[in-house]
Amino acid sequence: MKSIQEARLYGIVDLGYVTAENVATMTDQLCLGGVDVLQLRAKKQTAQEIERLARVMLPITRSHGVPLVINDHLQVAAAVGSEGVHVGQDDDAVARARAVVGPECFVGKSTHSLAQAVAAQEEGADYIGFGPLYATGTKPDYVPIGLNDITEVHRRVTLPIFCIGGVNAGRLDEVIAAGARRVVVVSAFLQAADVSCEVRALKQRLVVA
Ligand code: 3NM
Repeated sequence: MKSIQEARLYGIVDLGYVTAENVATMTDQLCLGGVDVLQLRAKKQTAQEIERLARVMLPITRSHGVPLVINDHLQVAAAVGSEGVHVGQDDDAVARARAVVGPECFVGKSTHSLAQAVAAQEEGADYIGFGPLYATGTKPDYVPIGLNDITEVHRRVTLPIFCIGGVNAGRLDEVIAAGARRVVVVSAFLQAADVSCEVRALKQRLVVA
């Protein structure tokens, strides 16, 4: 199983883009392409349905050695034994997550500013998301933070930092030039004509950078 520390490319199976019927195929394609970690994100589904989908994904992600992260649903993460869980910006979200999922499960937190990134590290997160870098339809209500703070966040935060929000093949070079070492890509992968091909091509550019 890959560790979150060595991960560079983070994919998300987002039910805003993928139908429940396509979750298994999409999971396999993303893993085949080379994502290092994969999240299940389902904003509209019930906990019961998310647990069902997590159980569809887990044998696939595990066969590829890719950790599965459950977004928001701590009880689902605990029930299925996912490798990770991801929480939003609530105070104490990391501590509350750890109390539910236990010590084996890593905990990531979304951050949208330098101050939030530093706070998440102090709170004991295992990794952070940092964004949205660009405006994105995947998280439409958030103001993009741009690229200017990427270098500084890497100076101040020693955790793995996954830059997120509007990242795609066309923007990868400028995101890396701005100091990013790890990225999350959602819609650009899920909407690609050939998903595993798109993942593989982007990963190659990321790992040599
Ligand atoms: N979280 P895409 S941005 C899920 O900034 C998510 O915390 C963000 O999707 C954050 O690659 C985002 O399609 C959406 O832009 C990322």
